[in-house]
Amino acid sequence: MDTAETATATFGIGCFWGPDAQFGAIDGVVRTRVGYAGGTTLDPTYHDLGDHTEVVQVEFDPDTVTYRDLLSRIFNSHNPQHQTRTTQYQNIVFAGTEDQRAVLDEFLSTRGLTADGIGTRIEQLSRFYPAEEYHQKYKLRSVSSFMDAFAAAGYGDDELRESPIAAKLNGYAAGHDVAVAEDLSAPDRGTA
Ligand code: MHO
Repeated sequence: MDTAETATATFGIGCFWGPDAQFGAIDGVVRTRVGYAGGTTLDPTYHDLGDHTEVVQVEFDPDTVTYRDLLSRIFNSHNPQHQTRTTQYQNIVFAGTEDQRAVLDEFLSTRGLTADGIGTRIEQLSRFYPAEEYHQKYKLRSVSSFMDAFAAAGYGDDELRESPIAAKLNGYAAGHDVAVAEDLSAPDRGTA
């Protein structure tokens, strides 16, 4: 398999179950993982989150989907003028690199926004703590036949979290559009 160089984007827009599935479904998104970031508390857990926020980390192939494409999805999925008081669910976009920060600033300016002038927090990512396994691919976990098939194929928790297949199925399980093949019933199919 072609191992294209991937890039990473990390952001929070409320409960991380939804965006885990929504972004996993996007063409070019290779892996997703949910976790905690943005605060200072060491080793946060779901029930002892401290000052962290629920975030999604998306690993993507920049030849297929760009950081800018992802930003436009992120900013179409929340209201940047609004911010929740609960730190757990805050809107927060991490610029992972200086390049990402430049793209982000340019993106915001096309919408008449600036990093300082919006409710959404714009920050440098210092540390990402992966969430507990039962939060990873949460929607997929509700489809027992998918989970049984992963178990039969020998997937442990870490493999499931990092699996590109699981990221797509998680999106599918949540009802998001995933890329669909051309008409498989064409009469001349297979005769070439
Ligand atoms: N407790 C809420 C949100 C979960 S999310 C991982 C619920 O059950 O829907 O914060």
